[in-house]
Amino acid sequence: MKLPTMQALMLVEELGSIRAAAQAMNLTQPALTAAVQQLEAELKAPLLVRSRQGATFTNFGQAFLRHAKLMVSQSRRARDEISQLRGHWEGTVRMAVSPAIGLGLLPAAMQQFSQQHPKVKVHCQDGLYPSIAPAIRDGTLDFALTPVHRFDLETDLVAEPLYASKVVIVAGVSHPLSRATKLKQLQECEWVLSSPSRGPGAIIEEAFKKQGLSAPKVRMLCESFLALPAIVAASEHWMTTMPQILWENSSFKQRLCVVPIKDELPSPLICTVRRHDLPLTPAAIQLVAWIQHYALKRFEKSTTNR
Ligand code: TSU
Repeated sequence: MKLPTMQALMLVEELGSIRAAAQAMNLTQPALTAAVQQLEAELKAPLLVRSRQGATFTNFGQAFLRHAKLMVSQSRRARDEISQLRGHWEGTVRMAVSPAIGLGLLPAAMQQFSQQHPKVKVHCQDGLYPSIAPAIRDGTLDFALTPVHRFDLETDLVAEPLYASKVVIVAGVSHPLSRATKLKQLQECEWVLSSPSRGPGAIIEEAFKKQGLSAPKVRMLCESFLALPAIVAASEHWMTTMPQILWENSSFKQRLCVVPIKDELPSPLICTVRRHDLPLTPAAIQLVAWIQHYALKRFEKSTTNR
């Protein structure tokens, strides 16, 4: 079982064909086909179904791919960890962040981290739990900084709390209920959620439930935080929830308003989430430490301002 063949299979999944994967790896198509056939012979199972349209994975192939992703990411982490322990600060840290982290703590933490370790690459993508759980599980991500209900976390993941994010309800300026002060008044509203249930975008469901209201009417699930303010600004009927910092930085602010609800809204607890059995590399530990440093500073500032 060879790592390059596993990497090639991951590329076949991403690009949809052996030809494209071979090209991306600077191999000839017959060479890659032979490597896959050798692996299939070793496993005594077909992994791919080839057709004119490309290649798809058999059930065996899909099961193998999960292991392949983990082995490839484990080998990257092992290489990075040993070189970092030897004092060569190189390699890559891969993470997903929620919008509140991306706009809030990450910029300052990144400045510090990149000055300290200029040769370590950081790969950052948008992402919220539970959608990013599979990428943490298969090792593609080292960790994620995202809200989690700690009692709702799968057992193979661990979460360490950072801080509670502040959420606001946002509507277009011409929404008839834009001045509402009670959740009860919003019962008939139509909602755009920014994450499926269990994610922070579904917080309005939790808020309604706590008030004994029937479930909110969900019209759209919009997991793009770039599109979310634009979509709500364009509508006279839709409302959404978003982290306060996203509202403050929105370029649609003139066409949106915060609905001044006095009832308490749940505050999502932003945590560092990782696989419980995969230790972070030294570089990932340092980046998390910078985030924790700025989370603490933010907490101290908010308590002295009270
Ligand atoms: S955040 O995780 O604090 O960025 C967040 C995302 C989405 C919603 C609230 C909070 C609705």
